[in-house]
Amino acid sequence: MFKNIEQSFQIAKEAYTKLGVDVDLALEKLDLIPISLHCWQGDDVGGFESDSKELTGGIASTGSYPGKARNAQELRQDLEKAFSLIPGKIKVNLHAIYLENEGTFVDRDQIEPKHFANWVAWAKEQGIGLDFNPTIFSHKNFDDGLSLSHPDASIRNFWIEHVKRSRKISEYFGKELGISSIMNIWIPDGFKDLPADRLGPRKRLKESLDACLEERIDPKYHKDAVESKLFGIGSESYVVGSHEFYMGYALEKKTLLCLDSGHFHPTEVISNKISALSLYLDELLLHVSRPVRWDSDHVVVLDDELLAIAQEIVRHNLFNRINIGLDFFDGSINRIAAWAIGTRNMRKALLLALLEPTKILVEAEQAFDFTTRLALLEELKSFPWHAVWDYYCHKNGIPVGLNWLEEVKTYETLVQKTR
Ligand code: RNT
Ligand code: ZN
Repeated sequence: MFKNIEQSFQIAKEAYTKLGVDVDLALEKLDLIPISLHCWQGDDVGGFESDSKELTGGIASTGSYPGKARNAQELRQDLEKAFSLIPGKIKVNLHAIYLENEGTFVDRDQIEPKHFANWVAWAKEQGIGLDFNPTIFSHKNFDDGLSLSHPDASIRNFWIEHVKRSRKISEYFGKELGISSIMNIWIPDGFKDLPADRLGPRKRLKESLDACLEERIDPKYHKDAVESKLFGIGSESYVVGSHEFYMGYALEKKTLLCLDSGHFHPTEVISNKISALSLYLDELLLHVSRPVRWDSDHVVVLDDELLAIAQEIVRHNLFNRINIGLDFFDGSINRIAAWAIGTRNMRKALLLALLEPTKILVEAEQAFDFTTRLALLEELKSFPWHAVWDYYCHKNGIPVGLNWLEEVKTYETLVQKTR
């Protein structure tokens, strides 16, 4: 079988070489692009703050597939299993509710780096970086559906303190691990029905964010990102942190802007925003997700939009300016399989983009030879990229083809089903 993998790879390589693609270089680049795995796929965004796992804030995880991680140790064990099925460089993206409080409730305005010390020790062992998120949902101070934009200053201040502390935790990750941590601020604030004042909450949000970001932190350790949204459950009519709001904010304050695939109109795609924003912003964060009719956070599949996102990064050489994070949560299938499927797909999309003879395509376009452009793009779909993928997995000691599923099934029987 190994011989077949190598042989198929050589044949594939020849086909790509004829188009001027350097396959070895493509694989070298592919391996180094970090993909940040979101810890919250492992337990349906429950976290370990308390026994109450009620998810509020217009996001929902459905499904009750057995075996979800019940504590940080189990989550780390599951993540390690996922790592063994996914080739290439990874990071892990944590939310504040994934703290370890040793059984004593620690509220969001009290969190400290020490609550994440085990995560950091583990990340060191794994040789990976961590990213972070304040958790501004699933909390009693969010009962009105407003947080940083709340009219009551004491509620705003509670959340401001949470974000400030989150930034210190993120900085701690960067310092300890030597890899800058990206901290993404997402709030669900909005109204179910027609607002009377669209401006007031936005003014308050701007002021709150300014207070949150007051302290300058070295980007070597920590970077701030802000994530917009169009609507959520319970915020159908108005979301305070809209795209325009955060685009303006990121430009003014020089933060990263986070684009989530599910946070725009159903036919609007984030791939088409990357090039434009790259002219104005130094860095972007992506939340690669899959909206099905709404912001449903389905597991990422290898669809046209995923390919387009990867093409934009590769074609414009944005490797150092686009941070790829995943954001989906499906509780109806094995959660490790969800990570494996989604993350492998993200990396497959990057491989496909790296194997593209972009120069030929651009030359055809510039000569207004759109026939060649379309013909080549379509033929490339049936080029033997999968032989390159298999070889890449094999070379990295990662299960080839569907073999990873067997491993998940075994782990499910031995570990997850005993929970
Ligand atoms: C919600 C946002 C946000 C969350 C995570 C859990 O619509 O996409 O990024 O999914 O913070
Ligand atoms: Zn998101």
